[in-house]
Amino acid sequence: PVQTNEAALNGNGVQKPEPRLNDPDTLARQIVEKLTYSIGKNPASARKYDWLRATTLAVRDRIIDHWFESADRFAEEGGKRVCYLSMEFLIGRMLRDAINNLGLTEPVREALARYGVELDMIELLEPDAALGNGGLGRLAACFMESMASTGVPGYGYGIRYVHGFFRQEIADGAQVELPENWLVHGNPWEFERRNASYEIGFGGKVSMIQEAGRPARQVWRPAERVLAVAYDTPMVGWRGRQVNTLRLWSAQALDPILLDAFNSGDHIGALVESNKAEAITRVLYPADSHQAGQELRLRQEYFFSSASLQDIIRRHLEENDNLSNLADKVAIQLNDTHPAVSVAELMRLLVDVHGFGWDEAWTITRATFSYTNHTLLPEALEHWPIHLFERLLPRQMQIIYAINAGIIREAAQEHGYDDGQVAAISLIDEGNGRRVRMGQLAFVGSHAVNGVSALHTDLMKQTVFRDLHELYPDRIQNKTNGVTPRRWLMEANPGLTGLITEAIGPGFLDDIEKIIEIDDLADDAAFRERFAAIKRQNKERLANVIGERMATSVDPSAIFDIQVKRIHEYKRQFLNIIEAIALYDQIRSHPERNWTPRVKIFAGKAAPSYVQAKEIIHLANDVGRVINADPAVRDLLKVVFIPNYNVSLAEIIMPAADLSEQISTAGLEASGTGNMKFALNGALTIGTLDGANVEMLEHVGEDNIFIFGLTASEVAQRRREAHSGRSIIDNEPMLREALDAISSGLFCPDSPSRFHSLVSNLYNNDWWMICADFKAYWDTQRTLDDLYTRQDEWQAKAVHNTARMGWFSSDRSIREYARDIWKAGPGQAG
Ligand code: GPW
Repeated sequence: PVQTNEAALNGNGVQKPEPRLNDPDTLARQIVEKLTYSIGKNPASARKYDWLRATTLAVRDRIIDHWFESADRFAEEGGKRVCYLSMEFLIGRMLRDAINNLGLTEPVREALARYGVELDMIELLEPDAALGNGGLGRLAACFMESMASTGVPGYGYGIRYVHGFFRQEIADGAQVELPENWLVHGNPWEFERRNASYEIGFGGKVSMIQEAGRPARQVWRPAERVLAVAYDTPMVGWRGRQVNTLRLWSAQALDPILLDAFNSGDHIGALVESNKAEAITRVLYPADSHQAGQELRLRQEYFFSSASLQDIIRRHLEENDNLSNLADKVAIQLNDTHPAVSVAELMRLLVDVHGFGWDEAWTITRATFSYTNHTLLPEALEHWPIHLFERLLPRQMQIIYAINAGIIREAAQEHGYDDGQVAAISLIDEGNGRRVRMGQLAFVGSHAVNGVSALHTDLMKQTVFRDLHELYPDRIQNKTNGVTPRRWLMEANPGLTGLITEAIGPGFLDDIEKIIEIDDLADDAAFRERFAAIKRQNKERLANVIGERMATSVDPSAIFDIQVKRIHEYKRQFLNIIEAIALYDQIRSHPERNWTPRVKIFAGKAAPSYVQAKEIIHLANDVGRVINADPAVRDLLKVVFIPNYNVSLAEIIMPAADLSEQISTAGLEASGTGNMKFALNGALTIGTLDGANVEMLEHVGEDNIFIFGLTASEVAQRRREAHSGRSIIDNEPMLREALDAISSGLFCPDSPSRFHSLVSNLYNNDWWMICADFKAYWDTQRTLDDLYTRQDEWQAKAVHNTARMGWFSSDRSIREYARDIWKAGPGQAG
């Protein structure tokens, strides 16, 4: 036997490696060691990408030390775990986040500099992990970071898509989608866990079996089975105090190759199974706030739900005698309805596999799950045709019928519901071809249901869940979204972070609400000037990006007026473009007036099948081409559409905005989170009373935010009155002229009718209240033009915005979830 030092042994009798040191010397040595022995490159001939990999591996070692510490600590304490089930995690790059949270940014920079390598250069070579569409997926990423930063033992569960969100190019003004390939060079952050793999079934039959001495039970015999294999990525919290795990599932065939087919010469046929299995996790569906409706999507949803639940159950049974105390040990959060089939799947696992009676299984299920709703848009609410559901998941369909029967019985017997009321709460929509309503399933299967802003939560109670809210009045609560200040302030805006640190000390880094201490400095001219100088630098950086990527020059002394988000009719990029055209008209008609120079910046992707959204992108590009080339407006107005919006581009854009556009039709944006990132970085907001804008107004104060337009209840009222745009357009010359300019083909002479349907929708219907809100929007923009000429006032408001946004940290959101919903994390009995 090998001689070992007793004191250096851990429980398994294995000598622990020395923890890694964080000084630049050690880092430099270890980076070169990785370069040499893990990558096989000589420092003299290594390319930048090799340095990135070597640096990542050296940093990863340090994360692993903390990861194991977190796991050991948790095993000792034995508290409650939080499992966050999400179809999307829109993470972006991970290196800067990891070294920032570990306090390694400067040591790593110095270590690399010894070899003449610039950290800022190699960081850019890391691909974005773009496993999400937009706000919902980015929220999941902020929540993972905040759980690790606030000490909540969080486990993210999702899908390891081979192809993340598509890359966008603009060709002749139109969006072109290109495949994304983040895994081509491998992924140094992930660990494949072959031992954590589970079988996932689809299709087949359910039969009743009767074994001697046991009650009869249902057995599902799936026709197809695939394997879910886990890949783990560590998620580092602030100051490395805790490292949590993101576990993503990849689909593989149980028999990767059918040998008898192969041997008999059918080489393609031998691979059919594995191609079909692997298709499940091949690509992220690119529709945001819109139900995809394809069978493959339902397969994805069930695949990752079942794998995650099997994993949670296995771990629970490793640490507990049985599953009856499951809800005391884990909280499972359903991120929208994408994982809602989990409710039926957990019932199946408890009843069919683990032998629980129905009632006890139902009690455990409801106590374990909670559900977050992120939209009220009817087109985004998931409902699956019964025939599809039944064919793919026959046992889960039976269970849904049984859950439904129980709910209906309760409503009728205990609350005296009539047929109409019963139809309203039913999990089955009998209206248009019978469908399973996933929102209702998630609601009844959870003990807590939350909206993502105060207004949205109120509207949930009045609209989609009105009837279920009446039946279960204590179930809905609000949890306003937040964003992580590490990525969205410290990493994205080191200049501002430095200034604030100088002014009030570093305390706000550990408790972001302390950022309020700069509030009084809004009155300090010297501070305002430094604040403005940092904004100016950030604008110059963005101007350089625009110059490089699009060969358009923009002047950093103009107002940077920015709308970046998914392209959607309800978000009203169209309103913003119309205002740009009206302004263009006015500048040309009144060149003598004192116009405030403005650069209107857009970025965002449209779902590939969303025709109107793609037309809006085309319009923004066409309008930009004409306005930017017109000497009559000189530098007074520019319109720029930056292609391929993603997390990394957002990190450059957020710190560079003067003005943040949050102009959704009131009542339709559940929360928004870009609104928070902009304001935290000192942009003023022009926005409607929608989503979290309402709470931003409360926090920054009405003098520091620019609210316009119809309220949610006014929008609802107009829609009931079948409002159309025609009479408004007839009475508003600026709006009419802008629309006439679009219709005339001024911006698209090659294809003058390109935007006719966009414009005629406004005349005939104006569903999104673009005409209704145009004048108020125009007037508010002119107020802002005027304000911008008084820089002292503008910058004071900007400082107030940064100072008062601390509450919108995702740390605050997570603490509220932990306290009110999960009963887990620091300060909870556990
Ligand atoms: F439709 N959100 C999103 F509710 O980004 F599922 N994608 C989606 O598919 C949905 C919602 C869904 C967004 C909301 O639109 C946004 O208002 C919110 O801030 C964000 O989710 C996070 O809650």
